[in-house]
Amino acid sequence: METSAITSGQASPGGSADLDVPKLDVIVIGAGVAGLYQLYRLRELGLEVRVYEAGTDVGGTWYWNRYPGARFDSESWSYGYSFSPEVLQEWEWPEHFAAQPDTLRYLNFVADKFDLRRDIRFRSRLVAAHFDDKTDRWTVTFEDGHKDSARLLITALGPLSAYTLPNIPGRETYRGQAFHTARWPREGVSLKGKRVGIIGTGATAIQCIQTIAREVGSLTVFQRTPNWAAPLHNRRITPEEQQTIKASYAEIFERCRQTSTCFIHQTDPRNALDVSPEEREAFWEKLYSEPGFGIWVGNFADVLTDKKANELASAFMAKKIRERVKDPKVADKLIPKDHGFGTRRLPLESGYFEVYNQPNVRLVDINETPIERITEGGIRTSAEDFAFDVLIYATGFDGVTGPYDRIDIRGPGGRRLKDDWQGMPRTFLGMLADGFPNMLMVLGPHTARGNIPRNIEEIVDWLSGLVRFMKEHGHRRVETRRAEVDRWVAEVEQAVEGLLFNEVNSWQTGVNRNVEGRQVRRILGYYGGALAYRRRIEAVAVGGYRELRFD
Ligand code: NA7
Repeated sequence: METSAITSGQASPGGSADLDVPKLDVIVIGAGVAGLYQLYRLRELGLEVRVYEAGTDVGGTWYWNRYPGARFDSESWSYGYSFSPEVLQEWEWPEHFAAQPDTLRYLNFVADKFDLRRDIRFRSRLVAAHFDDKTDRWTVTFEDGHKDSARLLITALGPLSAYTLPNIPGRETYRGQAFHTARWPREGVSLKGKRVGIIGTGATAIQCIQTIAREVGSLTVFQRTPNWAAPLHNRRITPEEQQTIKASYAEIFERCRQTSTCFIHQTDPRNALDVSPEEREAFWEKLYSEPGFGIWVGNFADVLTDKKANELASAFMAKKIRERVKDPKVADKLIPKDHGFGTRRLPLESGYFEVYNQPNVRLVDINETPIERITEGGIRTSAEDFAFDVLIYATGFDGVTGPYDRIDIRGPGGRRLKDDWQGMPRTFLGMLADGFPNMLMVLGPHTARGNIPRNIEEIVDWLSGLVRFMKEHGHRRVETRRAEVDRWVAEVEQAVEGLLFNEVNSWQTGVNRNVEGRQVRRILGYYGGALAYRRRIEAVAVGGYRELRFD
């Protein structure tokens, strides 16, 4: 292997004996969709790379989230990696919206095909990463005490990997089985005939509730905030469709490149307020009857920006809930009142609302009767004691910055990333944190996010280009320039102006009521659209990364 400045650094600070690969170029954290692809690209550059993964195998999000009903809301054939024509031809998605076991199988297939596991160390949860200003290297420490060191640290942590449990008193006193959906046991849980309680009604809970309602004895759903949800319309892919999909990958991915969210759906150029009520209604009926996120990201142009248009869309969705839920009181509880349609990540569902017509399912609005505590036997609200065999926490994640907050990341002079990111994170292009040299982030705050693997491929390709540039020019160190970070943060702030979602609490705006210090909204993504983001990052690369500082 050719020696480069990236590779030619000293061993770890102090040359600690437990650094088993002292000449690593790059350490990647995470072996999910992002980490696997990052490894593949760095190998191509002939670098010494090691991936560390907390789980026992590859898959990331799809490794951890094994709860019943977990599946894509993105079209399967637009979700897989696009970089390998062979993978595209060899792999067959069974359904238009694949279930979690199929996605995990897919990621294993990719890992096997490129022999990726040989560079991955599993069961390695990162607890600390410290940068040494003299050697320009990162030293990382894992939960089991293992240490390692490399010139570059690439974080592929996943924006939704830091799951959060509800801050309800008494959680530890509960004697039955209790699971967070992101830590569902590998061997599964038998729910047949059991009394099950579930807290949460987000995208995860909706998938889980509609799936388990069939087999449980009774299901009690504790809802704090109802969410808008639209039908997924999933079905199996026929052999003919399979052939068409395989023959159309180039067009599918080109289509994804042309939309603002990298899904196949594109915003309609018309405004809801400019068309007649009949035309509006007909379009919404059409979207409601079609698969996927079209109703969210392929809706009229003003639905997510104009309050009046949004109210009309919300009224349409409320009407649908009332049509589907027999008890008007229950229907009313399921209709969001505090946020408009599409202003939070839209869950897609398959028979979710009808679940509440089943005699074994009960909806508890905890705004009316708050949960007072979790007891030995179940949940006590202000009105009633509930007994459960199984308690499910579908209570979400500390989004985007949460996974970083949980690691002791320190830059030059002991500067802590967690302190820096208490408020709005300061990044350049969402890929480099201001003040943290040689740390590169895949899907950190302020990258474009939509159809995640499409975003990941672009970011990983860009980061790999930067690493190649460093190698070719003999650079040992890359860091941000303050003025360029200021400029980027201003662009990020400008991009959310006028977007209704920015006025609503959710993980996308950085709010998690279970996490101290995370009650205030922050901007955690670049929302100017994937095309603008791509133009911006490509210009930096083409211009020779002049916005960054190298040593
Ligand atoms: P979400 O969308 O953050 O949903 C979490 C749910 O849990 C939501 O309904 C919360 O209510 C509820 N929650 C959280 N804490 C509590 C407490 N303490 N008491 C009652 N209810 C609570 O997470 P998901 O896992 O569903 O989805 C995350 C993403 O994964 C999703 O966007 C997709 O991209 C895939 P709240 O709304 O805060 O009132």
